[in-house]
Amino acid sequence: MTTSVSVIEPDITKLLDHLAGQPVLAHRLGGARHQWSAREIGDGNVNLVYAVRGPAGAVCVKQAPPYVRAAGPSWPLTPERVLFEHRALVEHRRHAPRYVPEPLHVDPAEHLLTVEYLEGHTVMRVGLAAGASYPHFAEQAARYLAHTLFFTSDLALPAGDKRELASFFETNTAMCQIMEDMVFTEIFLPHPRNRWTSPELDKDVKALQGDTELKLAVARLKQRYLTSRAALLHGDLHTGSIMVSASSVGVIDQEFACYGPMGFDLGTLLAHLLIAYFAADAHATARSTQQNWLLTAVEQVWDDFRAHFTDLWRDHAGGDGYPPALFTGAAEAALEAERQRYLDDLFTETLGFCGAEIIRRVVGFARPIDFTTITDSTRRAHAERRALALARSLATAPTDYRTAADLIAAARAAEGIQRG
Ligand code: SR1
Ligand code: MG
Repeated sequence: MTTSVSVIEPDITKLLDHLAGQPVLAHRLGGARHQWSAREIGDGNVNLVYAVRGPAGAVCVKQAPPYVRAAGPSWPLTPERVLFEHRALVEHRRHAPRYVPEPLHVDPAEHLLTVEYLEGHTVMRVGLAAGASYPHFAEQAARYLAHTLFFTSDLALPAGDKRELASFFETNTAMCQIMEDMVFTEIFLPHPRNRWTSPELDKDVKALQGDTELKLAVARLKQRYLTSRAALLHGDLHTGSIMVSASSVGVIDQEFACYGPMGFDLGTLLAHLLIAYFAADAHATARSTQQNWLLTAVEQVWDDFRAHFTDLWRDHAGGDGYPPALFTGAAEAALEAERQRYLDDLFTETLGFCGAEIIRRVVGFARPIDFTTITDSTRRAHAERRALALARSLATAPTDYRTAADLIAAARAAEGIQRG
């Protein structure tokens, strides 16, 4: 299997014809077709993304080719993924409209999905790699996570509605399999897709692939991903799936959406904030301000999420889980204690997935620009080694961490690890 980036010729004429044929989209762009311009702006691994601008406004069009963008036709992938992305946008926007762009149109035949264009936003990972901080991010990300996860769970949805929704996403098989393979399995094998900073990390990767305790812990997490149907997940909530401006957050790229363990979304997001943290001081110019902000954000995402989720459960428990009728009067205190136990367990699950995600971003196919743009390979390897050390601890001993403050203290402590 090749992993070289293929050259994809965007068919702009066809794209503009498509938009002209949809009155809602044509109206949003305004003017006439010849006044519209389209530009391919995608930087993700999976799809093509176009920004199309007209006299009245802009839209964002995603096109799913029948293969993985980052690999080309040698890696086929169902283009039906746009249908799952569209439905996830609809469902998540229902519960978190401030943080999810409006889906405008989906064309199942052409595998085109048109969504609101987020003016003035940039991809968060790109901003982070350039040294930016986003002081309003954590509060909004926590609210997004609490609302999307709570309101699609059995705590909020009647069982029949939840089963119907889960059954739709149950067939996002090809996208889930990418995660099953990439996050939990192939990094522990001599797989041709694996890449890492070599030769600096060769010994680390060998050790990781022979680490039975770690492989068992990650296999346990995979089992959780395969079997849990707790909430409708974004499914790939890294900083490349988040658009930011100075004051707002928009979550995009829901093509990996599925019903799964809540800790998968939470852990993925924390993992990428921590990846940015470890990468930050390996860049040429010191970034201690950004690093401090990143750790504050890690702590605030979890702490705010926990507070919001608990409040939502107290005030909006309309589902079949934990029937409120059973916990009236004196039993209310027992239910409140149970909520705190549930969130303690969710924190443990989150840390496990966080560890697994960090590891696969150091060793696997999809290495993030946070690391890959560090040009000095010795410094890059040092940052990656520190990330691996924390990640292993999170994956194998998540119950050692009781609070998000414990987590960020461990991230700081990992800075003490010597260059190898
Ligand atoms: C073939 S896709 C590789 C990775 O990129 C996406 O962002 C997902 O994280 C996936 O695992
Ligand atoms: Mg993506």
